[in-house]
Amino acid sequence: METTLQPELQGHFETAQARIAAATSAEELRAVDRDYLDKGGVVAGLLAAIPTLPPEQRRGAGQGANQLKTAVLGAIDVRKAELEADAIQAARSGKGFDPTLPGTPMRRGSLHPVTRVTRELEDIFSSMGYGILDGPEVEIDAFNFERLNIPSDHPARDMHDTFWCKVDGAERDSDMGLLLRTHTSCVQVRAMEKLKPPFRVVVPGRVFRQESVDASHEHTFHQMEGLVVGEGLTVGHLIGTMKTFLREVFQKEIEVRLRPGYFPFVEPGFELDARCPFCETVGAGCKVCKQTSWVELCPCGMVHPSVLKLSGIDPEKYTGFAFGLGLSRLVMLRYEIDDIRHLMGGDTRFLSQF
Ligand code: FA5
Repeated sequence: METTLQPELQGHFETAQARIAAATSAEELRAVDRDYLDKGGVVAGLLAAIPTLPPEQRRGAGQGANQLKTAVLGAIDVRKAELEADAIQAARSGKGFDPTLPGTPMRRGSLHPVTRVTRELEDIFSSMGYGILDGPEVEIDAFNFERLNIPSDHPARDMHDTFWCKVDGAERDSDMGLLLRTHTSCVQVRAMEKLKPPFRVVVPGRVFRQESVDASHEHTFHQMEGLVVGEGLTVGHLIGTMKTFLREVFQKEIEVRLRPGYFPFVEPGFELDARCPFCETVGAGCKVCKQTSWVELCPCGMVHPSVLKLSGIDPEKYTGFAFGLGLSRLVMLRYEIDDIRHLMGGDTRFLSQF
C-alpha cells in the first residue's frame, strides 16, 4: 500500500503492514488495531508526545500521527475484505464454514426498462379508458397476415421477414402457417373476434423478424398495438390520441410529424415520427436517427373497411383507428439508450442501471 507518510513514521507503518499482511484471522487484525490505534497504542503514544516537542514541530507531528492512523486502518480494511472473500470462497466450495462472517451479499434486482415503459404506457392508456390485451407469440398466418388484408401473394409480406415454425410433416416451414408473430397487429384480429364495438384496447408484446441487426433494428423487439373501434371515429381522434400519449410519456410537447404510410390493414395510413433527442447531445453522426433528426416511432391509420368486415364488424356503421408503437424505440428515447441491442443483450452491467 502506498502512503505519503513522513519518513520517520514509515518504519512504524512497515512493521504494522507486515503483521497485517501475515494475519489469517479477524482476531489477528484486531490485535494490530489494538497495538497501533487503541489507547496506549503507537499512534496514541505519538500524540501524547506532541506537547513535549518544540512548537514549530507540533503541527507536523500531529498530521503525521493521523496519517499513520489512516494508513494502518486502510491496510486493516483491505486485508479484512480479502479474508472475508477467501472465507466466502471456501464456504462456497464446501471447505470450512465460519458462522461469524457476513453472508454472501444479495444483489437487488430491478425492472427491465421495457417493462417499466410498458407499465407506464398501460397506466396512461388505462386512464384514457383503454383495456389491456395479450396475445400469443406463436401465431397463425391467418391472424398475422390474411385477416389483416395481407394474403399470401401480397408484396407487403416482404416487409416482414418471418420466422416460420417447423411443423412435422410439412414440406416447407410456412406450409402449416405457424409463425412467430411479426407485429402485434395480429391481436387486432383477436380483439375484433372477442369484443363488441365500441371498444379501445392496447396490446404490448414481443415480436420477431429476421432482421439484419444494427443500432436501431433487432430481431426480437417490442411493440404496443392500439385499436379503437366505434361510431364516428376520424383521423382527428387518432392524431389527438397520439399527441396526448406522447405528452404524457415525455411530460412535455414532443415534436412529431405525420407522413403517408402504407399498411394494407389501414386506409389512410401514416407514419408518425418523433424528433430525435440524441442529435442535440451526440451531434453529427447520431446512430439512432442515422442523421435524419427524426425517429420512426408509430405507424398508424384508420382501420381498413375490409379488415372490419373480415371480423364481422359492419364498416357502414363502425370506423376505427389503429397504431403500432415501436415500444423498444420509445424505451431508447426515454432512457437515452443509443443502441437497441442493449435491451435484449442480457448484460447485467446495462440492466443494473435501471
Ligand atoms: C408494423 O409492424 C405495423 N403492424 C404497425 C401498424 C399498426 C401500422 C397499426 C398501422 C396500424 P412496422 O413494420 O413499421 O409496422 O413496425 C412498427 C414499428 O416497430 C416501427 O415504427 C419501429 O418503431 C418498430 N420496429 C420495426 N422494426 C423494428 C426492428 N427490427 N427493431 C426495432 N424496432 C422495430
